[in-house]
Amino acid sequence: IPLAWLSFMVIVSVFGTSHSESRTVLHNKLPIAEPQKQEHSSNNNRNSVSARNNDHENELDNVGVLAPPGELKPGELGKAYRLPKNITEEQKKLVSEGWKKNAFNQFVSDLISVRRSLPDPRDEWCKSRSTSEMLPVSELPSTSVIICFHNEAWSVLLRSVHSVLDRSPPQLLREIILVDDFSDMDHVKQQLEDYMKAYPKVRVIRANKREGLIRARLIGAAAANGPVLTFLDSHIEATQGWLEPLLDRIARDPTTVVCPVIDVIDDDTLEYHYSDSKATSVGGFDWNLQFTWHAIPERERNRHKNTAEPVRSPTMAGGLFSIDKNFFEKLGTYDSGFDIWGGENLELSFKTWMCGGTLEIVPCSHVGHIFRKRSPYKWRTGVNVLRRNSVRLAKVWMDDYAEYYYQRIGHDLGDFGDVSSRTHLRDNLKCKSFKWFLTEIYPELFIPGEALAHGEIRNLGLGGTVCLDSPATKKQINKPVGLYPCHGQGGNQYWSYSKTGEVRRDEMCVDYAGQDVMIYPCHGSMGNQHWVYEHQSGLIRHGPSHKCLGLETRDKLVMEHCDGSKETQRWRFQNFNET
Ligand code: LR7
Ligand code: MN
Repeated sequence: IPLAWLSFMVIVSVFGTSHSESRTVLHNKLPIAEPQKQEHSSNNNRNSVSARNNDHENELDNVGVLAPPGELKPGELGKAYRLPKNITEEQKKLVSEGWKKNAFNQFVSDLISVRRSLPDPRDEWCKSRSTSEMLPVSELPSTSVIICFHNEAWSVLLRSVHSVLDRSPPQLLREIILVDDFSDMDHVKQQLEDYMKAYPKVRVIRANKREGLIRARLIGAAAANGPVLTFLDSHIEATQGWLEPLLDRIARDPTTVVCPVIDVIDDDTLEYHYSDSKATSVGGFDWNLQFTWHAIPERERNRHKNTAEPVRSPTMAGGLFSIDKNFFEKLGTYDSGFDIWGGENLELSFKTWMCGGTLEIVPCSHVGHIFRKRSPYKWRTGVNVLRRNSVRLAKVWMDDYAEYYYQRIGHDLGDFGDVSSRTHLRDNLKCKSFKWFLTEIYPELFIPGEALAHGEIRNLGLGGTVCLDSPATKKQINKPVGLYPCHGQGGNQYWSYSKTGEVRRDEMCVDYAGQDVMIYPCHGSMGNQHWVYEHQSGLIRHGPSHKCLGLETRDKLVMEHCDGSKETQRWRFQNFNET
């Protein structure tokens, strides 16, 4: 627990305070649905051209890694490529350097064509529909594609660009704007313009200092000529037919902001995993202001005849979406006070809904993304960037509900700069309240203030200084709930006691099945997650077992026969609502 606590506090890191926090965030962004493998019926016979900067090809040829003539080259058809065991020590070193620099297997990526083939991931309905119900290409607006990057691996960056060039109807692709956010990798500094000379639609813009993703995107947007902006990360692959269904929605209503389904490109093998095009997830968030994925709620499913129709989503992941340029500007683009990474996706999502727009995920459009388990690049030293961005977000858009975020960070708002111009923006646009957004657009979200109690859960025994303390992420599932000296900073000690007797944080509940007291996803049917707290005695009684929660030691919980005279069985829930 001390370790987890430290990582929540994010005090120490060579790369600046947010580094370890960002890891959790990246991890959480993996879609909930397990990627499904799909039988490939190839229909994409594009010739593949090898990466020009392929240093390893010859070396590996010697160990027989490359396919002999007539066989599939590495990664074609989106297949996994696994390195053989017998690579040399020298090559092993390159592999591990690639991982270190990029947090994905760059060595493997370098062996795969930057114009590899991918099967068509779309639902049949999408393909038949494109000839009937969809607007013809001639009636769709064109788009500027904006790709920002900081130190992206060469082969991965090129594959992103080629996938867009090769799989977008030329008349719809106005330009691709590459915004280099002050990279210091040699290939980017030296070869990029040269390489792109062969592709007149590609423009390269260089930031002259490290701006961070959000301001880099604003630089790209300001330079864009198309009526629609499409933002993409720099390690993606666009698939057949990805663009038309996005633009179709914007052509019908320019206040609709649209995201493709984001498929997983494996960070190790570069396999393109096709998520089921029928069952996409939608975006949400938790009170730590982290983005989360959810199954499509029933009320939304009921709105549709076909499962491949666009679905409304409370929030977007952030990296891949199209928006009408005028609407983006009307919404005040992004808050340029946001630095490096994070929070901008929620900002844009909230204001899209609150200021008259609609946010959708379009299952007919698929783009792959390399999901990483950590952030490979430098953040800022001495500033908690993500927290600063999130506080700005909460201050401007969340009204009284911002308080729940502040509680989670122990009210330590830090220096978040001046937000007055953003508040004016909101006033001028006459946007709806955050309460409206929660009620109408995201009623699934658990609201701590509607719980019977929220805050720390302190034990009154052994000096009365110990609190329940556990992370509540997916990684924590089935791990015992911990204890740690109460610190009053929220974080891993912030719990809610729901009306139905759950002790929970976000989507995770305290659960007892006869062994340890564990963290488990809330299931909403009481059972092992049912706890009865008696404010007078301080006892926390477990529904099914009738046992009570107590301390065995200062760092171990125990479930035992209830005994109100035992100090170690007495607890104090913060902010208990007696009514
Ligand atoms: O200082 C920086 N400058 C940059 O240009 C830091 C990053 N970047 C670039 C970077 O090279 C990359 O292309 O910004 C992009 C996003 O950074 P990643 O890929 O390291 O992070 P990520 O994939 O977790 O980013 C997700 O969250 C971000 C902050 O909220 C942005 O919204 C990203 O666009 C978003 N990515 C996605 O939504 C893709 C799917 C992930 C999911 C779910
Ligand atoms: Mn990314």
